[in-house]
Amino acid sequence: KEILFATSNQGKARELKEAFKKAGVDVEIKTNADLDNPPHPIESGHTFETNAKIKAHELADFSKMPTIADDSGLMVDALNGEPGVRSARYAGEAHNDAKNNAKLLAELGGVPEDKRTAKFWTTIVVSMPGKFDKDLVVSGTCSGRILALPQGEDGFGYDPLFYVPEKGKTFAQMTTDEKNEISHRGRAVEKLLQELPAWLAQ
Ligand code: ITT
Repeated sequence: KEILFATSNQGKARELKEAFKKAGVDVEIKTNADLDNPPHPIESGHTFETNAKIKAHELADFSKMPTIADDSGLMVDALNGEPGVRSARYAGEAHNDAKNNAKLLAELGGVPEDKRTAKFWTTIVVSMPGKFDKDLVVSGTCSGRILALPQGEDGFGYDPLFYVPEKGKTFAQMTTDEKNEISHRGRAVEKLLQELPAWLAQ
């Protein structure tokens, strides 16, 4: 059994693969990197759900495989919820984690620690080719705080700046497994795994 994870983000792929493996799900996960000349969907929506559906539908049409897509982002309270759905292209059009993190720190310059609250959000959509009216949609969130200096080497994206008070460390200081236990994506995948068997059986 194969399923496509419609992503070009290797960090997301690593987390989802590890969560599926830990749950003992017997399915092989492919990503865009395993496809020949996959399309690059334009994420023109204004919500995580719309953008996740754009990715899931375009790649399901292309691959003819059951397809998962993840659209996620960081919402910072002191920035009125920015960068939100624009998290990947916050500092420009390219996916550049270093530039995005630098911009986030610059925008938050002078904001005191207790006002740097933020949350990550993920919406995951699973689509069956030709049956987009039956999409499975789940979401997950995780609350934390944006540090003034990066901490940790693991993870991806905004992880070195995202501090989780309950754990006393950033996402980038956690193993993939530890991050999955509390992260927006880990929580969404947990719901996904609860709902997937019934969805596949319908
Ligand atoms: P795909 O669309 O190919 O899946 P992407 O990186 O473009 O990959 P998004 O459009 O969902 O993904 O953009 C999400 C942005 O938020 C991107 O800059 C990520 O680095 C960041 N992000 C998402 N989840 C994250 C996480 O768990 N930790 C840190 N940063 C994260």
